[in-house]
Amino acid sequence: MTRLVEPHGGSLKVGYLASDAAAELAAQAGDFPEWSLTHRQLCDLELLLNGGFSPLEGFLTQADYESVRDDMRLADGTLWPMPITLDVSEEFATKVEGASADKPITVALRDAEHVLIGVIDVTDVYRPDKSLEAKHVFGADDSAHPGVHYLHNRAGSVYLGGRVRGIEAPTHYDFKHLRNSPTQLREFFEKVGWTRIVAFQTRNPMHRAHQELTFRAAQEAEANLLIHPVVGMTKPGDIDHFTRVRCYELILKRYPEQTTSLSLLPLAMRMGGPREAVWHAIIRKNYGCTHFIVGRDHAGPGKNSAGEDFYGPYDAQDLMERYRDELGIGMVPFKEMAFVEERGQYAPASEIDASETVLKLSGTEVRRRLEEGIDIPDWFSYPEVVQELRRSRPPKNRQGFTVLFTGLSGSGKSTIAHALLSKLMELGGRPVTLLDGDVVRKHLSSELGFSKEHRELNIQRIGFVASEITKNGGIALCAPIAPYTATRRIVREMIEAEGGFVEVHVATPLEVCEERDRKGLYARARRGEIKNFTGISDPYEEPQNPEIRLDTQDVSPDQAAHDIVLKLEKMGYIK
Ligand code: PPS
Repeated sequence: MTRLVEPHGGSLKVGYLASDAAAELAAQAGDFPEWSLTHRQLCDLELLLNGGFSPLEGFLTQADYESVRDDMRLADGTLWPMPITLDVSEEFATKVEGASADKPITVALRDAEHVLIGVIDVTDVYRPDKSLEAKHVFGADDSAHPGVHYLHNRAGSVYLGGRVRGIEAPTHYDFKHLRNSPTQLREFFEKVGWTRIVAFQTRNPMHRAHQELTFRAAQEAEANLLIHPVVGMTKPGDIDHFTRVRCYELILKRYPEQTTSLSLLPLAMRMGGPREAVWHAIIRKNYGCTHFIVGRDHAGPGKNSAGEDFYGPYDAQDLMERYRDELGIGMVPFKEMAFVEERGQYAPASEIDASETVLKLSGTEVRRRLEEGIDIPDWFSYPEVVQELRRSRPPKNRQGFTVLFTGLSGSGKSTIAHALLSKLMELGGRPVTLLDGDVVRKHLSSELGFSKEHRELNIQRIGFVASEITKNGGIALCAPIAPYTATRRIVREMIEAEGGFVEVHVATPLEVCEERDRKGLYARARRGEIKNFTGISDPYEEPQNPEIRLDTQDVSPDQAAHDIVLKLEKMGYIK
């Protein structure tokens, strides 16, 4: 069932069935249990089926998973650094319990629109030790790492392993002209006669430093260049891929003709630093490239919860070096590029003399300048790229934003949110929506109770609505209890992708809320008439770093709302 394609880059395992077999399997699919793929799983499946993840032929079995986790190898010894797992809920797992290599159970895999992408013949059903996975794969069990956070808070608790068979490739409606499977890219290289190809991985807009670096890398490797940005899932908070791809198309024109090509990679990144670099390299080999650029802090996840970097800046290069003989693709290591004022040119940091003047703009500073409409110098980027970024991300005072109030029942969230609503309406300019706890529970979540699962669902629904409002330039004020740190973080990530997010902890102490007891709920909770009552018989996890913390004992609702307006002005969201 697996077709082999073999130009340079080694054999490619393509998992799509021929059309007759696909139609036959699709006709049976109604009898299989069906799993609705998450975005990440859909990205993984696309690369499993098109050969991007060769030599994998499916989601990892338990033996492969443990071996990859502990030794960066499949059980047969092949180098493979990243667990590619199909995580499901305990509830779903009951449908495949008992599956084995002798008696696989076939599951239909569908995308969010219910399109049948393929099936998995499940042979393994296993429960991972997620902390161990985090430590081995990401180097730390620290939820500040986006990959670890995903593992603990998004991924299901059961993994299914087994081969996949492809029926229909996932559909992409955007940038079709830039999407190529490994087979298509290999054919393209063959057609244009490119034999040495160096790939550049990126999840950010490219500026002049990147252009210089990639151009030099191609020269050094005596190769053509493939700009191969990730458009599947990147780090939460990154610039959306639509904007980035428009920028890549512009920067492509800055390279000499016929030297460089652009293609999009539907990969879901894990931000796993060194391991991820090795994984990225193997993927690029599958796409027909002969070389791969690894720069400073490749696929870096940012700081850990102690404020330190998870990985050293050149750890990824070291790990790549360790496996150079079996990777099947060469590394072009690069030090950070910096602009030297005297030379009017970029140079690798290692080639700059201490007496020379280096000009730098941090990522944060670039974002600030974009958001506030401040000039970005020509030495940093190309005007057309800057213009495109500005077009997609208007200044903060024209972006949407969400204010999430969190705090105990009776802490004053609702009252302050109402006061803020009036003040923002008075200012005008953007539509304002109040998603109050009680209102949401009536209109959006009427079937939900107060178990952990239900509360999480409730907050995620609020987050979803707020993110849509934010995306469309409005203001969403939300006032649920939102007692769990992890759920608030998920909401933050959803919203920061679209605009501003301000968390307000209404930190009125429990004794005060209980004494007020406006709805008489605390008394009933104390008597045991209401179960799982926040603060009494259910936890409230205090936010560690909210943008604003208020205690309503000290300030009136009017004053509190006024303080928030001032903070929003300071942050640039209102002018
Ligand atoms: S959550 O945890 O964010 O989903 O809660 P939320 O949607 O904000 O709903 C809280 C309001 O529901 C009432 N209520 C309870 N709160 C906490 N625990 C339990 N068990 C419970 N049962 C009912 C309570 O009036 C909350 O309203 P506020 O406005 O916060 O006082």
